Amino acid sequence: MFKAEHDSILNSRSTLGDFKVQELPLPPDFVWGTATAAYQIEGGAFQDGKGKSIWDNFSHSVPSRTNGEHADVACDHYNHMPQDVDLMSSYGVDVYRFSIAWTRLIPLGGREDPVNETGIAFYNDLIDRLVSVNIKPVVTLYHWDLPQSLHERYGGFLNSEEFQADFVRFSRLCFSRFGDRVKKWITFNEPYIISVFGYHSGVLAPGRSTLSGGDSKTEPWRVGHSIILAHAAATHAYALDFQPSQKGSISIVLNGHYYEPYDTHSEADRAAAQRRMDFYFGWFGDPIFLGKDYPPAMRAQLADRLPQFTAEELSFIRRSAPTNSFYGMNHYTTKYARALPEPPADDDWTGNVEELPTNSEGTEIGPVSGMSWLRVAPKGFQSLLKWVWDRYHLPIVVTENGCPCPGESTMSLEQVVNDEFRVKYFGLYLDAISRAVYDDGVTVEGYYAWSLMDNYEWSAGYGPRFGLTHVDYTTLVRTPKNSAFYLKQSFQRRRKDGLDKESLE
Ligand code: PNW
Repeated sequence: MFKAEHDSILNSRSTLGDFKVQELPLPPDFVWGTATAAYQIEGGAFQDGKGKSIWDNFSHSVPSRTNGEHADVACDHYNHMPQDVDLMSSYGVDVYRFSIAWTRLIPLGGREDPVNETGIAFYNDLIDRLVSVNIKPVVTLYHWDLPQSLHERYGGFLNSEEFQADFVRFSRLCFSRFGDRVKKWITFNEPYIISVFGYHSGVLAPGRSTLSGGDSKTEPWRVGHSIILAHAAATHAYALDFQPSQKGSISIVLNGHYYEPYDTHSEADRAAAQRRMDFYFGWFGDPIFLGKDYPPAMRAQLADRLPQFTAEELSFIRRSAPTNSFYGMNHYTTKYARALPEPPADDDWTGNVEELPTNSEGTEIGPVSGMSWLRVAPKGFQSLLKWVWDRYHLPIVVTENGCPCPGESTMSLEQVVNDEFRVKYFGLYLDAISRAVYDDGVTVEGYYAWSLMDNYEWSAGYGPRFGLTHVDYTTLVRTPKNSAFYLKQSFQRRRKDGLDKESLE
């Protein structure tokens, strides 16, 4: 039955007509799962003693910044959790990546502030239910929901020392209460987005920029610096006091596009593409995974805007790198990079690069999805896996990948469930992983689809739908989309080393 279902999905028409999914093999021990984040799905925003985060504040204080929408209820996962675990179990996932709302555990956030046992009980229940159906929990400690009181007390990430002390206390609380069952930890989700979108453009919480009381020239770099130091302190605490008995691993998740040169014949554009990736991945990856200063291209352009590491800090970062680490990669798309002819603007954060969807020959990087920035470009994904592997030599876990289908937000449920575009996107991106593994020798350990279900897409509100599961935000009814069954089947086939490959063609 599944094969027929599967074939009809793969052969159906879609706007990705020129692409063919080959259903290439993946290693037998490759793991797959789904991912979510607390604020995007939980709801229960003020339930059972939860404190206010910067997202509760951001979405309520100026609703126009989030399409007039907030996530007080969202998917109401807080009150539908057992059903959501059953859903995942029916998809056959190996792992589930979710984040813990800091303000559910410590409503005011700080190291002297009281712990809310009701919040701890919720995550204990979730973890127990996952374990009981053989799904391994993967926990993100910070997915963008800073306690509002820490933002108000000392500026949150802008105060490296205070933030680090409070983050380590929160992390230790999580390790000690959940670490007997949680064996994979992620400190921060996407420090790049936290820094640039939260403190340069201000389109995400806390919404700071030069135009709104901040300083876009310096604050993003201070925030990034704080995240690197807090990450090192938390991993150090884990390695010293928890890892010996709990035997888990811990790392960070970095996001970023791959960049192709706008004009392959232009040396300046080729250098721009590499520099753009230094500014994206090297910003965090070089200090954290190599124990080195920020990339030379960043120092050269940003000079004093970029904080300095002391020798002790770099040595601490190096020493705090835990064994059995991994590189957590969130990846969605590829762009063209074009060198700007003028010197950089004084608040440039890109490496003085223009980003484009079309190259000098007029060729588009790939078909556009339901969001304009997200185009389908699996070759760039394969190239990025190799780029990251060559630079850091760490096993890669793809911690997020997925897309909204074109027009999905205005379709009927019947149309939504038949999500051919997403099926093909997943198929092509999994083929790219296979090529990276078998053709390029990259170690990739797992793949977590974003997302388990449609959810609150930050400043875009409930418009874009990334889910394997449709959520009706009025009735809260969950309906699996075809892509959920496709992934289930595809992983079964691919992990058999392609034994069934021919039968699909
Ligand atoms: C990630 N970009 O964010 C986040 O981790 C998720 O919470 C989010 O829902 C998902 O991707 C889909 O957007 C990103 O503009 C947001 O390049 C924006 C970008 C990249 C990642």
